[in-house]
Amino acid sequence: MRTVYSDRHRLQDGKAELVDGRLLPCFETPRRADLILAEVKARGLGEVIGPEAFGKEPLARVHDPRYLAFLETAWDEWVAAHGDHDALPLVWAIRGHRNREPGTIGGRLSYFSMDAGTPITAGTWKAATASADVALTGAKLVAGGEGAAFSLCRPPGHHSGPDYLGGYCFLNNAAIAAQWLRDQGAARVAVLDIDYHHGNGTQIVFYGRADVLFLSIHADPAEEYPHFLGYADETGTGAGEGFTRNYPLPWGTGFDRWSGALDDALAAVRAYAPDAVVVSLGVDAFKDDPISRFTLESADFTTAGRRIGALNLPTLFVMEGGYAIGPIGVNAVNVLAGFEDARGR
Ligand code: Q9C
Ligand code: ZN
Repeated sequence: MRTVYSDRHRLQDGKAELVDGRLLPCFETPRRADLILAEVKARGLGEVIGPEAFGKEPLARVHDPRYLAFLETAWDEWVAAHGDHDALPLVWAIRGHRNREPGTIGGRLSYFSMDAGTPITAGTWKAATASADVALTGAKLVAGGEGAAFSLCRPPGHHSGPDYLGGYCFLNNAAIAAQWLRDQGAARVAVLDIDYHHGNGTQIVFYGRADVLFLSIHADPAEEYPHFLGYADETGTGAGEGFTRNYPLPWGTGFDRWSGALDDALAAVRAYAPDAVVVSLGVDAFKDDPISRFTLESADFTTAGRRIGALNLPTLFVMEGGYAIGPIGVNAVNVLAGFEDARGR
C-alpha cells in the first residue's frame, strides 16, 4: 500500500507537557514520524507520496468554525499576550460553571482544550492542517479504488473533538477522513480505533449517527486517560444508538484478551458491511510504551493487521499514538504488513 507523509509534522515540536505534577519533555515528538517513515521505506511497504491540500472545508465538516478560527490564530495571540513560549491551558469549566467563551487568549485556550499535555506552538496550525491533509489524501486513494492506504499522520487526532484539542491532538484526522468518505458517496464507514487510549473525539463526532460505526479498544477510563469517556455502556444516542462500541480493558491487558475484543469489533464491522474502514492506528498498546500499561508484543501487531486484512474491505490506516521510540516504526509497519499479508499482496 502507499504511504502519505508530510515533512510539515516537524512544525509541531512542543517542549513540555504536564504529567503527574511535573513538566516533562513531550512524548509526542517529530522523531516518532521519522522512525515510522524509515521503517515504511526499510520494509518496502510501497511508494511514499506527499499530501494534497484540501483546504478548510473538510475540517469544518467535523470541527466547529469557532474552534478552527481559535486554533489558526492562537499562537500569535498567545505570543502577543505572554511571549513566544509554548501555550498550555490551566483551568477548565467544571460542574456548575458556565459554558461561555472567555475573552482573553488564556481563557480561550482553556475553553478549547481538554488537558495540559498538548502545547500550542509556533507551527501547530501548519502541522495539524498538514496532518489532516495527509489523512484526506489517504482517504482519496481509498475512495479512488486503492484497496488500502497508510496516512502517516502527525500530530495525531483521535482525542480532538468538535471544539477542543487534547491528548496531543488538534484536528481529528480519522473523523475528518471518515466524514470525507461519506461526503464522497460512501454510504457507511466504520472507524476502528486500536490506540491504547479511548478515541473520545471520534466517538463524540459520530455519537448520534448510524452512518459511521465507531469501535474503540482501549484502557479502562476508570484507570486511564482520557478518564471521562470510553465506558462499555456508551453505545450511541438517537439514530446512533448501537453504532458506538467500546471495549475498555484493565491495565496489564495482553494480546489474548485484547485480541478477543478485536475479534468482537471485527465481527461488528463485518455485520455493518461498510464501504470503507478507517483504522485509528495507535501502537501504544505495546508492552514497552512509556505512558501505557498493556503488554502487546511487536509480533502481536502483525497478527492484528492480518485480522483486519481478513475483513477484505477498503481500508485507510490513520496514525495515532505510540511513544516507544525505537520499536514504534516496527510496530506500526507490522500492522500494515500483516494486513497486506492477509490480502495476499
Ligand atoms: N500519565 C494519543 O495516544 N497524557 N494520545 C497521559 C499519562 C495524555 C495520548 C498522561 C496521553 C494522550 C494520541
Ligand atoms: Zn494513545
